[in-house]
Parts: sequence; structure tokens; C-alpha cells
Amino acid sequence: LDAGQSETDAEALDAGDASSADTSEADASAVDAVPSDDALPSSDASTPDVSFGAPEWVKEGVVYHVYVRSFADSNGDGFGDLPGLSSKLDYIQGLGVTAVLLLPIFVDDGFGSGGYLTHDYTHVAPDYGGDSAYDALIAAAHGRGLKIALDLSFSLISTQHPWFVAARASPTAPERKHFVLAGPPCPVLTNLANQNGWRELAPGDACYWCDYDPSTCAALDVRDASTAASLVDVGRLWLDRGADGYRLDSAASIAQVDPASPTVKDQSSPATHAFWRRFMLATKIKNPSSFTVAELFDHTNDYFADGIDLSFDYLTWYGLDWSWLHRRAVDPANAGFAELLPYQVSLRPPGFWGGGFLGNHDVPGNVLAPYGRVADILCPEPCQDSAALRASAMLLLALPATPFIYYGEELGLHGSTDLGGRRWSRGPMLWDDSSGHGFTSGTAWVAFSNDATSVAQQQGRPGSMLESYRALIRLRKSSPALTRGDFLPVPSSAPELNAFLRSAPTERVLVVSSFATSTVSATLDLSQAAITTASVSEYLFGTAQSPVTSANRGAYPVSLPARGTVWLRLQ
Ligand SMILES: [Ca+2]
Repeated sequence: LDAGQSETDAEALDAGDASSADTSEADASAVDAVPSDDALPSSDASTPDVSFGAPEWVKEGVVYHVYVRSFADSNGDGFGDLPGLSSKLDYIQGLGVTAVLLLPIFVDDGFGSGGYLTHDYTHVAPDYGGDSAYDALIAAAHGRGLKIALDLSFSLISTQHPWFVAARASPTAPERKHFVLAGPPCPVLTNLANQNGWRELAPGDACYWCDYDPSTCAALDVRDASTAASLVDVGRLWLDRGADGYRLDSAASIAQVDPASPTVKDQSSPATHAFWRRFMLATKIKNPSSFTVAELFDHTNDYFADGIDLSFDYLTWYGLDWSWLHRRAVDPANAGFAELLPYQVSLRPPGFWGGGFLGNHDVPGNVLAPYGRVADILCPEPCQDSAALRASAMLLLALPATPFIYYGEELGLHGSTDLGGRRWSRGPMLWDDSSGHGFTSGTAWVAFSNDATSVAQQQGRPGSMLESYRALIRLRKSSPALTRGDFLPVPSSAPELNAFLRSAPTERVLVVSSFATSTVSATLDLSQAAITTASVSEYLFGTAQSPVTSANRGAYPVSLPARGTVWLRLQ
């Protein structure tokens, strides 16, 4: 990283220089007019006419979630890059997905943070191919009708960011305004037992905060107007440069420590909401069809009021031991589903949309850990029976939420054999069976998984996981019920069977799923489903069942083999 260039970038990012983000005066004044504590932005008469809520293309779409560093390497240096990703657009388009969400691609510290600690929000990392490779990707993707979404990590930046370097160098540096500072002496958080995060900028100097390793990261202070404006400009900048949406990393944490009360860590603080409100208004003005998905674990209603379009459905994620899918995988008779999924759906106010997922980049793991990729949970190596993976895919793609498919899940990919924490779930894609697996002509930056499979093996092979995903994505996208339908839990006589109905005006789809390891037979109560004598059952995917009729709807008999799932269309 060229130091002189970095300073220039940092200055350009500063609030005073609106030209850096090509911000029109009209946009800026509209955003600045928003009070920090107003109601839902669209209800505020002082705001322009902006339509909030997830755009239709997101509600009806499927998103492919990619770690660029591990997807495809174009130049043999062992790191995946944007030209590599661009070279795989045929494959991505062939999956049938609508959009590709990239882990952070900005100038960063590379391996350590996975891109989440940025040095410079205004440029793409050189080892990803830089800005020109980004422009080429956008042009190629848009030419195919594919959307590209970026990951924004605003709560913490790298201690190598020019702002921090300058702030640390001098007590009078104006860049100090960008950081959460307190002391000396460093405050001690009172509501955390084993974690502090305050550290002196220099011996005897003020303290900055980071709740990970303070030697690598520092919290930005979005209560500072110029800092907030700079970050909002980043949101405008990348929309101007063709991005179609954003993932908001750690959205609840962006203002979790207040310099005015530095002993308390408080997620979802008023300053957090004020910032996102301003950010959402600015980005919706810039591109009304863009979308934002926030990494949120709770209080999602409050973020909808800020204008955020959708949140990830963490409660239904398999990857945490308190989530339903994980508990279900461990104990197939776990009855939590009957309450949990309706609860998850109930968390959303009207208009708010969910993001469903089975796995992501954040799951640490090793051979002994309970987490990892979804395949590590549901079909550990050597994976002899992939039925459970297919069942999880059928659930994901039937839920009332936009599915986010984490790269490799469509192959049944397991974690990297690297033991470095989250690297486990960030291993390289397996494209073919050569020594570099088609990922690189050099040496991959992190170990491959032990999977004896690849895109080349599964492509075009009927019944393969890849072809199953393709078929399921195609079915979902063509189904009004599965994409936009209401969600209605269906009572089952056996707790091992999870059943629900997705219901649109023109179509209903019954979904029955079992993670049991043997056949389960039960009856379902479909009496709420308005089955008439004219209803016709059409088997869509999975284990064929008898038709639903007006005579059997009160006690509809189903029988599912181990790890069985069925999609049944009722018309
Ligand atoms: Ca490369």
C-alpha cells in the first residue's frame, strides 16, 4: 500500500470533499434534513419521496454469497480475485441466482480480517484486481442481468487506515474526531465480564476502542457528523459505481460505545439507528432499487424503522447451537420448529423481509468443533449420505425469505482443513479434480477441503447436489407461493416432521421435511388450508406423496424416508 496514495484517499473520504462520492447537492441536503430521532423515514414530511422496503427483485430472487479470495484465482498467486470471479459468471448464472454478494473487497489487511478491517473504503484491494477489475465485473454481471452486492463493514476499521495512523501520531490531529476516544486512563467496561477493548493510542495518551484485537482495529465514531457523512458517502460512491446493494456488517454495533459513557457497551444505541436512518435515505435516493441486508441478531423491527430492507434470519440458521436447524440436526425430534419458524416470521413488521441462509463466512471450526459449513454439521466427512444436505436446501429454498447460498453449499462442500478459526468456512471452491482444483494454477492461500467432489464431477449429473440446487432454485423462482406466499405452519402428529404451507392467491405449496434418520409416518392437519374438491396436487420435488383432497385434508397421511423432504403444489 502506497502511503502517499492512502493519505490522498483518506482526505477524499473526508466529509468536506463531497466530490469523492459524486454526491449531488440535492442528495446531500435531503439526507442532512433528516433529524436523528424521527420516525420511519418514509413517514417524515421533510424527506423526499423515497420508497423504502426490499425491492421486488430481491424478494423474488436468490443470492449467491461469495468469498472472492477463495472463489477463483486468475493469476496463479493463490488468492481468488475479481477477474477470477468474472470468469465464473457462466457458472453463477447457470445456478439461476439473481445476485452475487461479495465479502469485503476494499483495501484491507488481507488474511487476518477477511476484508472486514479496511484501510480505504474507496478502492478495491490490488490483489483482487483493483478498481478496474471491479468495473469489469460490474459490466459483465450487469450484461447478464446479474446484480452485484457489496459488504460494508463500518463499525471498525484497520489500525493501518490513514485516519488512525494520523490520529495516533499527534494529540492534535484532526483525524481524532473519527474515533471513539476516552481517557486517559482507559475506561473499563462495566457490563462485560471478560472483554474490555480500550487501549491507549500511546503511553499516557487518550484511549481508543475495539472489541476484537485493538492492535488491528479501532471503532469509528459515527456520532461525529463528519465521520458519519464520510461513511454515507461510501454508500453513495459504490452505488454510483454500479453496486446493486449492500450487506451491513455487524449493523447493531456501529455505535455501541459512547465516548460520553465509555464504561458501557450498548448495541442498537440511538446513535446506531440515527446513522442507519441517514445511510438508508441517502442510498435509496441514489438508487431506489438497491437493497440492504443487515447482519442483525434481534430487534429487527427497529432497523426496519430505519429503512433497512431485510435482515438475516439467524434463528433459523443451522450454525448456532441455539438455532433451530442446528438443534434439529442434533436431535431430529426437537419440536422447537413449530414455535421458532413462525416466531422468526413474526419478528418482521409488514414489508420487512428476511434473508434465509444455511451457512456463512463467520463459522469457525475444526475437526472437533460443532460448527463449520452446513455439510460439516449435517453430513460430516466422509459424507456417505447427502440426503440431509438436500433436505436443508429444500428447507432454505422454501422459507419465506430471500435465500442466500454460501458458495460451495451447492456442492456439499465441507470446511477447509486449515485450522485457523474462521478460515475453516472460507476454503477454496472445488472447480475440477486437478491439483489446484481449478481454483488456482499456483498454491492456494488456504487448504482445500477433503471433499472428493467438484463442479466438474457434479455438473450435468442427474441427482447431484449441484443439479438439485439448480432445479430447486428454478422451481422457487417460478413459484409465486414459494417466493412471495404467506407462511402457515401445519400441525403434524409426529414432531419429527416439519410442515408448512406457502400460500399465494394462485398457488399453494405444502412443504414437509424430516431430519429423522429413519422413516417417519404421520398425519398433517391441513384443515386451515382451504382445500376444495377442485384442488389438484402436483408433486414438485422430493419424496412423492398421495394427493391432498377435501376428504383427507383434516388428517393428511404423509410418509417420509430418513432426511426426506417434499414440495407438493396444491392448486
Ligand atoms: Ca489472484
